[in-house]
Amino acid sequence: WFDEIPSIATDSTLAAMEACKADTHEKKVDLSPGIYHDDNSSTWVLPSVKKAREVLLADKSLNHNLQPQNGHPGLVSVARELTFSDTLDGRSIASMQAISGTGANHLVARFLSDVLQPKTVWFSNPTWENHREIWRHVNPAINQRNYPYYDDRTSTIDSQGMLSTLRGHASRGDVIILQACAHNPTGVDPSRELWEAIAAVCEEKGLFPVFDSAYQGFATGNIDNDAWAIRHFATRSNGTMEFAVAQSFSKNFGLYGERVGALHIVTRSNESAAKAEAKLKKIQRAEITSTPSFGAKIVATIVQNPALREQWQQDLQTMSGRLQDMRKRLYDELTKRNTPGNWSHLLTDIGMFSMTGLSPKRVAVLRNNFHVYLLPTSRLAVPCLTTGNVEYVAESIHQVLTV
Ligand code: PLP
Ligand code: TYF
Repeated sequence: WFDEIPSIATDSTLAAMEACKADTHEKKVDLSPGIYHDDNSSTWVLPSVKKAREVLLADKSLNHNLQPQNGHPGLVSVARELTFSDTLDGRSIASMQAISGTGANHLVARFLSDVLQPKTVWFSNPTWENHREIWRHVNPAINQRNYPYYDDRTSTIDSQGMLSTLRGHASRGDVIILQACAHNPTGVDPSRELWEAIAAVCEEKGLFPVFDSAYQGFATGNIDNDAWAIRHFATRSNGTMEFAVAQSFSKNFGLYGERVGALHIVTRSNESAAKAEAKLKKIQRAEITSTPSFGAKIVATIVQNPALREQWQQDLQTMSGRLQDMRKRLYDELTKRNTPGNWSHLLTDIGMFSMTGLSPKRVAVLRNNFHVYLLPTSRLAVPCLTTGNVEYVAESIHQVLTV
């Protein structure tokens, strides 16, 4: 039955992670996944999460009931508050728990494919590779196009290219995927001024923006600053913009395996929000019936408890602080060696990732000869650097660029 299945290329991120796992070299370093590690290369259970688990497990009434169709009420409520804060007031929003960021991206693609029927979905060039896959999977008839984003000669955003492409080529009803902060894979975010211009283009052209919010807290360590763009869209033009937010709690709570996230559809009226919610429930029913509960309870417990919330803010600082430290160390090691290239963007890039600018060939040499794994695009995951491996990584990059 299955001989005719065409061979399928593996997603490059997962392929790099698997290849490194199978590599037996003692100095191997996996710099491919966007997963926070501590300085011992262990995935980190946040102290706030540890405490929330204790609170939950001590509760004799903890049960494993099926959740309501739009998810754990506490989770949905804190997801909305963390995203919109006081801009929630006066906006009509349909919110659903989702299977983490991937599930929220999928759910919004399914929803928009049915109700908006866009001709084209626009992605930043480059973007998280799964964005394209999710949209292709949901509806291969929707065109996929890129808007310019990263200028690799300057390691900055190509603002003019981005705005003029959207002005010149996007059409009414097209969907545009935007990353709320700590852009994957480039590590560069729009300035507030550029966000305002992007919002204006979306209004002018009648585009439907979808924010992918997977790194709230990782850009500045502060959840409010990191939600600035979303809140700007929510309040702009007297709160008339319609858009969506696909939210992940994988990274900012370190709950990768628990699959906790949410989707918010920001509409113009309570009637629209109710209709959107009914449609989302219908999709969830067919696909998963309802979302898993334990991770959702952890997030809700932390955000609703002032002491745990305070601990979580510290945990975010710990994570973003270690990322800053590793950025500085890698920069110092490369500049000490006079490694060819301009590395100053390593210090100013935002969040978990930076583009090293290595050609695909050099990425392959780095992997084959030095057992250091980047993505083929040259993306480096900063949280996988440690005080123990950063010198070896810098020396390997240096060798690859100079030999
Ligand atoms: N969106 C972006 C931009 C990401 O980088 C990721 C994970 O790497 C996700 C969404 C989804 O992650 P998850 O499904 O674990 O929430
Ligand atoms: O690093 C990436 O871009 C990945 C791998 O919660 C991944 O796509 C996926 C989900 C997640 C962490 C890392």
